[in-house]
Amino acid sequence: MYTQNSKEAFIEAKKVIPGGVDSPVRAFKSVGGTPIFIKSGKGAYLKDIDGNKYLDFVQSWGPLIFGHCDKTIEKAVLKSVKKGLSFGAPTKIETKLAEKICDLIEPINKIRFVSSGTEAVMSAIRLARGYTHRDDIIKFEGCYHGHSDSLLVQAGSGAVTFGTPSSPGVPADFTKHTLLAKYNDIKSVKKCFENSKNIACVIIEPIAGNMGLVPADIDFLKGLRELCDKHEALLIFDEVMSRFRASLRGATGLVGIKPDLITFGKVIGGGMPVGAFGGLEEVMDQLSPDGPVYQAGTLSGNPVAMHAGFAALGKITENHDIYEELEELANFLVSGLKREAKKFEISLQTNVRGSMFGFFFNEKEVKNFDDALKSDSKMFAKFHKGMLERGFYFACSQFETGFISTKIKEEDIERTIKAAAEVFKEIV
Ligand code: HOZ
Repeated sequence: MYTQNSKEAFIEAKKVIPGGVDSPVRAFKSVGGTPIFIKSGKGAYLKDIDGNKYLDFVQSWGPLIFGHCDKTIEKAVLKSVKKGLSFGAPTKIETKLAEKICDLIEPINKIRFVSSGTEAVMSAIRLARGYTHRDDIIKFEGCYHGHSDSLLVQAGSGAVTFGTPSSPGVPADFTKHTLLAKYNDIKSVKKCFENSKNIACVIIEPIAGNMGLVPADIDFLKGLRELCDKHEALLIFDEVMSRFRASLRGATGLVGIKPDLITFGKVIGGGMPVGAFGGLEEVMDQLSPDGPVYQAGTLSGNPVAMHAGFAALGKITENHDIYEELEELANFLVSGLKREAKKFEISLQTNVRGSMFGFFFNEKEVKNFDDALKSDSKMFAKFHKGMLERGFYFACSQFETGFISTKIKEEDIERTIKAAAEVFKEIV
């Protein structure tokens, strides 16, 4: 495969951008080689600057549930662009999108928009602390909640890809209020509550997507709800990645447990930079200007991004069945990969939730961060390279999630499985 233009573009980028990328995981470091530089996307496909075409299983890390250049979203964005890019003042579309989300999500009757998932989670944590007048928080090893200081402790995603799940530059004083527990292990959470009477909230990705795809057990989530109620702490579901990806009603809908706050991102922006956090009025009204907890942003609720999100959610609510269809395709993909891998005595552990899928080169089921870390990253790197060369674009780390868009068809998955069989043969 000819990738000379990408190679040269990467050299140029590295001269002016640290590592040549604006988000570390994109650098292909854990799989080796050079990141491909994208020229355009259309439907299920990406084109790079060398003219290669790839079936896209990354979807901009989640937002593009309708694939690239979806006509409805594109139209909404272009219409909005013509009226002005940003006003820093309220617009009616913010209320419309807020109403739509509040209608869909039972434990939420107020929501605030920000510009990224990191910002959403950082603000939700501050709100939980302000509401409870407590400082400590519980997070789980391997969960990634963006890169704000108090959450960059044993974090997943790019942080684990590069073997630094906690970052220099974050003073110990800032993270001393972050208590760590083990995913899917309620005893470890009980221990945290025994060790501190100052816990404001428990934050979890109920469908973890940043240590690979690792869904939480329902009983475990029920246990978290009970512990939070008992200790009067808030339960925060970080659904930046999974909301409107796993199902219309997200993890709350799938497992029937109501958190106190939910954080959003990705799909709710239809591909534009949007994050949000929401919950019950009583908690949300603690936010400035009605309450004392400060939070703000020049581009928060940006009209173009709001229109993109409104168009995306409109399409989703018109057609609930997409989740079943996407889950079917995701299952078809991972079962095919598993079957072909088995022929070469390669063990794959797989998970699917709606349009999200994940696979680990691991002999044992993956239930938490420790299990995920035992996966064979060298094997994954070889698999990734082999698939890329054949025109299949998977996330460049085993500790990320794959995504199916509505533009991907059964034939595409068949081709993917066929290519994977060739790659397994080559790398075994
Ligand atoms: N944290 C994102 C994936 N889980 C990475 C986003 C990016 O690099 O674009």
